[in-house]
Amino acid sequence: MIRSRAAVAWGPGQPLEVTEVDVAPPQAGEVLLRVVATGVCHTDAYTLSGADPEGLFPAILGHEGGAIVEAVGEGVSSVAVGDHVIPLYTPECRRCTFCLSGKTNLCQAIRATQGRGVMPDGTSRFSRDGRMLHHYMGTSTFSEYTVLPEIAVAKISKEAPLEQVCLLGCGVTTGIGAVLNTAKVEPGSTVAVFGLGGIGLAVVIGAVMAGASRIIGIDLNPAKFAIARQLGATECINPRDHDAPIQQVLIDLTDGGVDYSFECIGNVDVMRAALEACHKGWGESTIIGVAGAGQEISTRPFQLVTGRVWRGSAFGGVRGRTELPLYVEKAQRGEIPLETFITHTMGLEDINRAFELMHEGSSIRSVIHF
Ligand code: NAD
Ligand code: DAO
Ligand code: ZN
Repeated sequence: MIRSRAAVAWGPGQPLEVTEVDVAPPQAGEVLLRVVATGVCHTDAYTLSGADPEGLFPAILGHEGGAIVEAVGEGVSSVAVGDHVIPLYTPECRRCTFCLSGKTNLCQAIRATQGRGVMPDGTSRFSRDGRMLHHYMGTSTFSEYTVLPEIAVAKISKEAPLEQVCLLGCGVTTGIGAVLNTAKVEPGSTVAVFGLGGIGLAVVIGAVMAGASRIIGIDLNPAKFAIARQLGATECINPRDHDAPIQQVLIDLTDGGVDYSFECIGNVDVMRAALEACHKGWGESTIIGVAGAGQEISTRPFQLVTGRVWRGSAFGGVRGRTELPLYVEKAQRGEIPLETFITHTMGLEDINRAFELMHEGSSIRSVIHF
């Protein structure tokens, strides 16, 4: 057992408690990581709020980390002590039918146990005073030391700053990947981005990479517009400035609708608007936002009959062990301006402040340095 500083979520709606926990050694096929930095994502807040039907307590949240391998369990061959890695909430075993299909990044090798907040052998590596603490999304990066299966870490360059590339563990990769892998936006396309938080801003970057001709950012918070423009949005719209529904505003603005839209909020009404803002005959809308438990989407089926397409994207369709090292290289070449996303940095003791900043809408990403 080692002692680790960690932020523990004891129950829904409660602030995290920064404390010391016990971390058991990595078992066969597992690695012990020292987390150097972690981002705080909307999804952590969603689970902490209690709205996540899969949320388990007590737990150590966090899934956007940059880390160094501290120890390896028996049989681990793909990483070694000292390697720099990004934890993956979507692993890549390269053996399951999902991995072998070549059609999805949703590896299912450890899905069942990950969803139950435990390691593949059915037990947790975390405890405090003998009480078991759940893992979260298979990553639990709000702990200085965490344990993951080998198949759930992406080995990256040691030259990359972990305090920045941690953001590639979720938000930034999700947005860029949704554009390039899921929607496959073509050069010259028109793109609408609903929600300009960390995910939506990364979609803007992806749309620039794809060569989109117009990138229209939509947000209720106009404070997000300057950064969206800086990253490449050609126009920004606040739906509250218009009497007509936002889908009609976009249809009028683009002579019939956009080629591609992305929902980056988790609001089922906006998901509908994003679909209906797409061009008849070919427009495609990608849902990235995670809606509250039990919510449903709806539209008139004729929207699909007449050629619009609705799809969804998890972790940007990115196969983490294979593709994340390439995203890190892009960031190192300056093609992904990660520093623009990091509006706040703080120590673990101030992690609850990161949640407050997110709820106030005054941060894009807070990064916790251990
Ligand atoms: P965020 O809270 O930082 O950003 C959301 C933005 O949407 C904010 O700028 C907010 O002002 C804006 N907004 C809220 N309601 C709006 C409305 N009705 N119209 C227009 N704008 C509105 O969140 P984030 O970290 O960017 O995450 C966005 C969503 O993506 C969340 O639901 C998160 O859980 C989800 N997510 C999905 C994946 C995936 O793989 N699919 C990965 C990470 C996060
Ligand atoms: O394979 O069934 C499965 C689950 C895959 C999890 C993908 C999660 C993507 C959305 C959650 C937001 C992550 C921060
Ligand atoms: Zn797999």
